[in-house]
Amino acid sequence: MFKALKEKLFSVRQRLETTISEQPKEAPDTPSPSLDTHVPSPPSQSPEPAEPEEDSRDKKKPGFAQKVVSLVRDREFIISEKDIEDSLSDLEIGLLESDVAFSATDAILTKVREDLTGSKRKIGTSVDSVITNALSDALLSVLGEGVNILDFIASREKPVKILFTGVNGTGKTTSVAKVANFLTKNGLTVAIGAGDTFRAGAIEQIDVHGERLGIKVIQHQEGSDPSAVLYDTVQYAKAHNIDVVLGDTAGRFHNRVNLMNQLAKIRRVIQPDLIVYVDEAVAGNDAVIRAEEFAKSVGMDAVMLTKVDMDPKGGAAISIAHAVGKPLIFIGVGQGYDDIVPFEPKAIVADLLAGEA
Ligand SMILES: Nc1nc2c(ncn2[C@@H]2O[C@H](COP(=O)(O)OP(=O)(O)OP(=O)(O)O)[C@@H](O)[C@H]2O)c(=O)[nH]1
Ligand SMILES: [Mg+2]
Repeated sequence: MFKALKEKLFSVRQRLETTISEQPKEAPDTPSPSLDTHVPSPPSQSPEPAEPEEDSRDKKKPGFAQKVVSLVRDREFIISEKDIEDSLSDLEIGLLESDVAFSATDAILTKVREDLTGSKRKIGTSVDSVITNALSDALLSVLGEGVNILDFIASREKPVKILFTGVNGTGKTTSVAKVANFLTKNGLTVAIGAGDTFRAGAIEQIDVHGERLGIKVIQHQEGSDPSAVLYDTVQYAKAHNIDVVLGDTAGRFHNRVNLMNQLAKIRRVIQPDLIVYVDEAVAGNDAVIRAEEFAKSVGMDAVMLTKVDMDPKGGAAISIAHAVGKPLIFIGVGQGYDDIVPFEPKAIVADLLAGEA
């Protein structure tokens, strides 16, 4: 997953490590000629408090060797913006080449710059951990908190109504089936509404998924009003004490007025608890732009990104939540029912930065 982005982050980390590691590390009173841009802070004025295990006699009368260790341990370096300018520029290019949106790239750079510059690196602190932490914090700041769907469902009155929307062919119907499977595996009961009455074959497609998964699919005729189908699905769920209703809808672009009005009607009629915007990771920046358009017109509460298994770049996954200000809830990682992963920002970032730099 995101192989190309990982490689880019890896090479930026290596470059940053080389830059920062070149800074002098030795005796405080023998500044090296390269110190002009890296101002060491003065040695600590007061001696370092003794480690708990240290002998109390040593605390009173520190020997020469101990003093040196203490001074060196307290030495700090200031990393200036100039030191890391080239690496940050590499990072910027790497992110943009990976299809990370401008706004997210900007946010990541600002955070890394803030974190690294002026940071006081104590001797002995691993340079790699300073850099990895800065990148990790920056990526997490654009990915946001994430959301736990099971907690969300548990917090709402039943049936919890989840509506899937988005442009054509991005994986909405497959995602409805995957989420249905995920929820039933987690002990919840599910009914699906075949809300795509527009595209030929759509009702049959979701019906086949329902049959394979043993999940009830409520359906009307092709061409009928999707609000009515979804309304009936909610009624069915109420009558059968079903926990969750998942509503499939027809693919649409935000500028298709009729279809967008239809979606607005669905919203009014069933009042979904959660509107999930579905798009495909392989669309890169296009997915981000489309998500912004949907967010402006019909609105959304969360995003599901599909076809992540086919996307080495990772740009949409990094940027989409930041662009629309809503959490990424699931990623689709294949065509099987189990190819769905709840999106956990910390796990994704750890994976992106895995490996020694
Ligand atoms: N590799 C991969 N393929 C996926 C994933 N999710 C969906 N697909 C495939 O994408 C294609 C389109 O999926 P659908 O679920 O029909 O997409 P849709 O958004 O419902 O399409 P419309 O109803 O026509 O708007 C199918 O071939 C799916 O198998 C995924 O996570 N990974
Ligand atoms: Mg569909």
